[in-house]
Amino acid sequence: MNKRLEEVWSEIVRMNPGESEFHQATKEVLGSLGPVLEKNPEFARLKMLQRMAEPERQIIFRVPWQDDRGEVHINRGYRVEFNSALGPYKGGLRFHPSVTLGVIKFLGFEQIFKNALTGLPIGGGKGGSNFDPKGKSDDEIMRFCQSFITELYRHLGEHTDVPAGDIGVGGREIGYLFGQYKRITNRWEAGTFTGKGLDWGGALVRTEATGYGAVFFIQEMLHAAGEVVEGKTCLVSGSGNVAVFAIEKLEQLGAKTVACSDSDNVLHDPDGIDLELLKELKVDGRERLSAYVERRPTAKLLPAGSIWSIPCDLALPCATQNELNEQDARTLVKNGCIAVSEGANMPSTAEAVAVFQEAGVLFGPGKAANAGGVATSALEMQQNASRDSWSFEYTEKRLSDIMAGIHDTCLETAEEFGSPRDYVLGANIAGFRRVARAMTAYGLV
Ligand code: NDP
Ligand code: 2IT
Repeated sequence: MNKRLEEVWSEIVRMNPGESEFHQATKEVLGSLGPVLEKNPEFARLKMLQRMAEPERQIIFRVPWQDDRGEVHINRGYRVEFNSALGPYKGGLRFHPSVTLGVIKFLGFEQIFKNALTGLPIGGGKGGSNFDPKGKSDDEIMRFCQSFITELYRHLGEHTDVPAGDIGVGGREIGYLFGQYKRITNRWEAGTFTGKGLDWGGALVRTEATGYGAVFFIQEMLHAAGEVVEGKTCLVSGSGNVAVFAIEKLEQLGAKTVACSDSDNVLHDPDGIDLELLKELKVDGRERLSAYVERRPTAKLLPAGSIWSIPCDLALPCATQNELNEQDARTLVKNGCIAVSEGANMPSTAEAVAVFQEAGVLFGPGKAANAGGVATSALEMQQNASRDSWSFEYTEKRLSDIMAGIHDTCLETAEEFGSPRDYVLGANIAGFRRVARAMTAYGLV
């Protein structure tokens, strides 16, 4: 990073004390932007970086709710409306005890550039709560969601701010949130949420989209390097929405996934994960991975955090931020891993990314590789706006075309700026440029 960008970043750190994930995400983007500021000095003059690092609006609110025994609980709710240059604020809600303002800001900041890369009309935002859904009854989840949206509803709308899922928020939670939103506003406004159920405005492929998209992205990177997915051995961390459908698409393309994980354990199944069993436990049920081993004794449970020590060709981190560190990256490289596609947001530390890049591993950063989820959310909004619903095949083709487009944009942008195959630089510059051009057109707003 050059001296001028260092100064911009120091000011971001000073303005946002203690928000380590936000500092990390902004540093990563700024680290790529030197060449584009040289080419377009007006972006520096207009203070585009400083403006993009400051959310347009941040909403923080109390979420009181009662558990099944009548005990009162207070959680904190967030929605960071980061940037609406390209469209309504768009991004998921995360319910996890680790959620802080800094976590939501890092996710919202990434979302600006990710959404820009899709080429679709969506701005960037993110929200959530430090509420822990684990071990809660359906009734408790419903009461929490109703309380959460009773405050947040006034800030939402299909042309304003459109939430979706993320960690701890899936179809069940979107149902409770949308139901209460509909009740308060007296509007059946489907385009205000995405990730809805298929009977009430949802879109085919949205559930699968992030995981499938991360695999389409690695497929594109491999093709560009004269390689294929077929026959490869893969590691996919996590066992939630993104991980399960990444494993499914890898299987469809003839690759074998030998391990996945949750926050307690790593599941190692050297014969290849039994997708039907995994889906029965994790998609239809809310089981832990330990239940898999009870049903399939040839599989083993390993300690949490050890997934990256298993030899593989392809690695897809699909759990959470900073789950893959420098040592993990070195182990993957030593064991012959040739490509990494980030299904999660910022799962690799900055040091890990540097190891991959130095070793010539094809590396697809989250804001490009996991953009299939939000892109398909935008397709859900299109279907809602036209009161239409598309077939699975058509929607999946749209998704794969969008992922190929993002891949090519990153590759071409990296070449334009003299760093061939640097998908990090390509993604950051291409995303930034689209937002910066729109903001320039609007004047100082
Ligand atoms: P889910 O809640 O469905 O699954 C999350 C998975 O990650 C679970 O297996 C969970 O294990 C594990 N996990 C979560 N937090 C931690 C932690 N602190 N340490 C270890 N493991 C953890 O979420 P998603 O699959 O939707 O999201 C996964 C990642 O993908 C996130 O980074 C998210 O931001 C990103 N993403 C999601 C998109 C989407 O459309 N859903 C779109 C783009 C990115 P456990 O059950 O033990 O908690
Ligand atoms: O991180 C993400 O891109 C998501 N959680 C999906 C956001 C969305 O609006 O579909």
